[in-house]
Amino acid sequence: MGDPVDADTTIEVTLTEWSVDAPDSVAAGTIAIDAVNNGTEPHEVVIVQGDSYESLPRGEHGEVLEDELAEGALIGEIEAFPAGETCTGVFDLTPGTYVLICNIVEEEDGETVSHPAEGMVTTITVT
Ligand SMILES: [Cu+2]
Repeated sequence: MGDPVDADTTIEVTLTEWSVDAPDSVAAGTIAIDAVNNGTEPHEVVIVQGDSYESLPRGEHGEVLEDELAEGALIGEIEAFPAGETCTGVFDLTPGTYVLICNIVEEEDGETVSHPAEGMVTTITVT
């Protein structure tokens, strides 16, 4: 992650239970992602180069297996941060398709809750 001051473009990504909302496309370059947690739980944003969530290697709970991604496909992440907060990450994105994922899997009252399986994934095209 770099310094937001150096970004060419800033986009807003909104996180809630259970969605990730991002612009459909953004121009290539150094991009600041302002992740806004409008939910009630902590969320994160993992940025992976790939055509779709379904095309990525996934574990039994639908979590993307970051260690099994193609070399260089894992661009970076904004680590989990609390509800009501905004967290910014800066990433260099070349043209292509990227998947934004909240990759949190947690145990709640003895049940496994998988944020990606619940729908916290989206794609963004970098042009
Ligand atoms: Cu989440």
